[in-house]
This record gives sequence, structure tokens and C-alpha cells, in this order.
Amino acid sequence: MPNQALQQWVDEVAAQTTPDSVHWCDGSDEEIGLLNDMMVDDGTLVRLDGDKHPGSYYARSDINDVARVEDRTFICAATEDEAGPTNNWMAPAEMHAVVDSLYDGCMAGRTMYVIPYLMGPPGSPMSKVGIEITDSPYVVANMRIMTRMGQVAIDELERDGQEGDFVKGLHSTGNLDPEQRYICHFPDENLIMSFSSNYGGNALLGKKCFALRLASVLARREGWMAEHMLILGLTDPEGTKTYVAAAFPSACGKTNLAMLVPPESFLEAGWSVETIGDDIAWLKFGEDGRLYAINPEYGFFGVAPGTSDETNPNALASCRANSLFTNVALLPDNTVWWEGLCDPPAEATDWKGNPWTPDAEAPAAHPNSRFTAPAGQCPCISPDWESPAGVPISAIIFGGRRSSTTPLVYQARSWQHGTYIGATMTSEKTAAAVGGLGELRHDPMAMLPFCGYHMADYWQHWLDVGERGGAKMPDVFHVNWFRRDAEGNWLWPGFGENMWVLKWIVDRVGGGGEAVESPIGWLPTAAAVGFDELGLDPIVGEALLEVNVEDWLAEANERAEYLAGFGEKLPTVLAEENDSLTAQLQASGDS
Ligand code: OXD
Ligand code: MN
Repeated sequence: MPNQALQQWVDEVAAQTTPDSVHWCDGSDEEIGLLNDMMVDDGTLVRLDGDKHPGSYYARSDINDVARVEDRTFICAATEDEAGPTNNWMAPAEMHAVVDSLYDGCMAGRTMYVIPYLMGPPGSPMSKVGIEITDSPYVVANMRIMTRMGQVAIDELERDGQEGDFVKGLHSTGNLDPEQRYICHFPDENLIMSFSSNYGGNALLGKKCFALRLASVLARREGWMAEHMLILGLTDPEGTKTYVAAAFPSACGKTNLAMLVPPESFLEAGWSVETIGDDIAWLKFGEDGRLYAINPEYGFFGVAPGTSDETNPNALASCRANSLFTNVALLPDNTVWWEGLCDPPAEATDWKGNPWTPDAEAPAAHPNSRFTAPAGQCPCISPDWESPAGVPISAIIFGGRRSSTTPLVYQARSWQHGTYIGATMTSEKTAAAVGGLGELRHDPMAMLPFCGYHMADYWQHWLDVGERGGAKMPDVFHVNWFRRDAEGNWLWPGFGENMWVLKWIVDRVGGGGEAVESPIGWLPTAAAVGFDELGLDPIVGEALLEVNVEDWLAEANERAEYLAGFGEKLPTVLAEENDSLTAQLQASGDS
């Protein structure tokens, strides 16, 4: 039986949206079987080949509904200052006046699904409950993969004895009109309202809306961190485990890094890599004063193009069965294909539903096409991935797509310096959000589209957490797999070979690893990151680790302007870190 607070909210929503019926999702196999059958019958889904993709389905979105819409995403905090300059803001009452009426009668002729879901492992003090109400069975099918759905969430509410303590998410497909598309967050009401989009990041409300935007607000209030980070575990040949978390902007390879297959030489030596999560980490202090992380999600919502047996065999194995594919290409034998998977098929139906052959100019799969796959199916999923206590984090890695300037890897001198590095991260834009592909933009801690409050307050929160953790805080690093030469060729092989960089990071947190000081932080020696074993041309090796004084002075100048844009709220230590970088660059240029 649902509790009173929950039943009351569901009744209110039903009275407003006037669905034909209300269905409480229990997350069972039987329930999803019936829903999938229904969606196959009405053409929402195509059932994929039962041998090659058992229990899996294919979907196409509306062609205008393929990515997150940052310009239509709002943080409706009480004041504009609370939302800060990086968020769209509207006062709660004003936004309610705009969006509430969109829901009047919007579910007429449809079924209203009530999805109780749990973010985090059952029984974890870090886990939290959400309820999503939606009129989209496609959203239900995705949420069932991405979250722990059903009684497990209701039980958790009861265990806490806080029956009203859930995040409300109200979603309707509306008519998919982009002009009516709104993704609204009301931090003071614990409420998300999403209208007119079925795209994952806009409609699966447990993910970006709850686990990052609203959770970041809760985290600040309650003294923890909600971050756009993968979590992975590395075991060295002696059997010592090191867990790291890494923040990269959307579609910059978090899923690939989280499931990395080490090169043969590492495997032979006894190294292994385990996945805990590929997108979101909630981090909290443990009793020993260290930061522990859980993955609040239950599945992967991964970018399909570029995923192959070479680049990420573990992701492919994860989505072989019981998965959902959206906006990839469909083959005549009811299997799926996307650019980069393998050689192009002779014929396919593209993501728009049109016939496609390899001489077509446009790709067969949308660049932001996705697979939704159960995390438990990942061959390298960690035995600790559902540990209620989480895993202790030894290193935090920032990264972005930078074709120039930023070296392969460097290490911050302190937590404060690391916070500065995260705060001033920039990356080239990807297809995960609408607009501006390839443009360089600031994406602090990879949280630009996901921080639910003032970005400068968020930086202060990082600094405060660092004060509290002191010497027990993780070491901080920055990586860039995407540096190119003058002809545009990648300098670094990436993928499995990123293990060389991870090994250096593990060595550094263990007190070893050769490093040299530079104005931007500690750099590895070429030998410490395997340039010899990789047979890299020394010129390429030098370019990968180069800190060009002129480029970096220009970078520091631009950063100074960016930071100044945050006005009075900017923590002064971040401006000081930037001044110190400039001074060190100037000194090194003079010598
Ligand atoms: C995602 C994103 O889908 O960051 O994870 O856009
Ligand atoms: Mn993401």
C-alpha cells in the first residue's frame, strides 16, 4: 500500500491530468512483458532478434527530440541568485503559471504510470527515493532499466520512517512540440516537471534531474557531493584495490573509461579493472573520514556510435540482452547497427525511419543515439557495485575534449588546486545536448548543465568539503585523451591504453609514480606513462606532455575573465590559484 503522502500526490496529479487509468508500476518481469508487447503492437517498439538480442527492443524518437535541451531547462529556486549565472531561472510561482496548465487533461486517453524508484543500493544510507509519474510506457521501460523500480523503493520510504521524503517527478510526453518543452526543477518543493520530451536526459527523471540537479542542492545542504562522475576500481598485481571517480562532460568517454579493458601486458601482470558506475556518483564521508561513493543508477544510458568490440567490448556485452536501443539504425534481420560498430551493412533503416545505404551522406544512427542496458549485465561490473557503504575514493579525475593546450595528464598540488582545475575545465561540445557542436565551452566539473544551484556556491562547497576531509581527501588529476597534431590526428591511442595513465594515478596516490613539477601541476615523465612500451615517436610524446607557456598564458587570461564573471560569490582562493598559475608561467617563460 502506498503511503498517504504519496497517494495524495498521485490523486492530485490524476485529477489534473485526467488519464483513462492509473497504473502503479511494480517493476516485475510480467509487467514489463505486457508493456513491451503493447508497445510492439502500437509501433512504439520493434522487437529485436530473440537470439542475437534476447529481451531487447528498438525505438525511434521524434526527430526533434534527440538530446537534452539546455535552453529549456530551468532551476526554479526562490531567487535568481540561488540558481546563479549558469542556470536558466524563473521564480517558482512564475514557472508554475507557465507549466502547470500544460498538464491540464494532458493524459486524457492515456494511462498514467506511477513509478516508485530507488536511487542507490537498497539499504544504503546514501540511497534516496523518487516517484515519477509519466504517460509514456517508453519512459517506464527505460526507468525499469536505469533504476531499481517498484516495492523496493516503497520499502525504503517506510524503512526511513519518512513517508513524504521522496522526490516528485511529473512527466508527460505532451505532443512533443519543442515550443512546449520544459524541464523544470523546483528545489524547494523537491519537484521536477518535465513536458513534451521523451529523450532520456529530459524524461528519465531519476538521472540528470534528480541524481544531479536536485541531489546537488540536497548534497550541499547535507554535507555530501552529487557529481557527474564514473566510478571504477583498479586492482594491481599485489591485489590492492584503488577506486577512482572521474568527471567528464557528456559524450566524452565516461562509459568507455568506466569499462576499460587493460592492454595484454597489464592483464598478464595481474591488473584488473571493475566498473561501479559510468555517469553519476554520490560521495559521502565514511566513519573513517574518507569519501565513499555509490552509483545511484541501476543501468547505463550510453552513447551508441563509436561503441565497438575494439573500443568497449564490455558495453557491447552489457547491451546484448534486455536492452533498449533508441535512434540507432535497424537492420533487416532485426538487429541494430551504428557508425563505428563494425563495417556498414549493405542496407538499413536509419534513425528517421528511412532506407539507408553506405553511400548516404547522413549517418544511419543519430550521433546521440543510445543504448539503455542493465548495469548488472556488464562483464566487469564490480562485486562492490551495490555495496550499501559505497567504495572509498582515492582519486578524482577531471577531463575534457581539448585538441590543444591541455596535456595527457597532470596532477593537482592540493585539493584547493584540484578544485580550481575542475572549476576552470573547458571541453568541446558534443551531441548530447542540442546546439553548438565542437565549440569550446567552460564546463566546470562537467556539471555545467547539471548543477542545481549557483556555480560559485558549488565551488565553495567543494572547498568546504575539502576542509572537512583534510589529508584524507582524494588526490585530483586532469586528463585529456583528445589532443591532436597540426594535421588533426589524435596524438594518444586512448581506450585500453588509457590504463597507462590510470596506473600512474594509482602509483601517485600510493606515494610512487615519477613526476615533474610544472606551472600547471605535476606531470608524469614519459617513462611513467608507457611512451616507450607504446612505441610513441618522441616528438608525439613531447607534444602529449607539453605545457606551452604562451598557450597557457592565454588560457589563464581567459580563465581570469571567466572566474571574474561570477562576481562576489567567487571563492577568492580560486582567483588566487589563477594568479599563481599566471605568475608561474611567466617565471618559467623568463627562465
Ligand atoms: C548523459 C549526458 O546522458 O550526460 O549522461 O547527457
Ligand atoms: Mn552524463
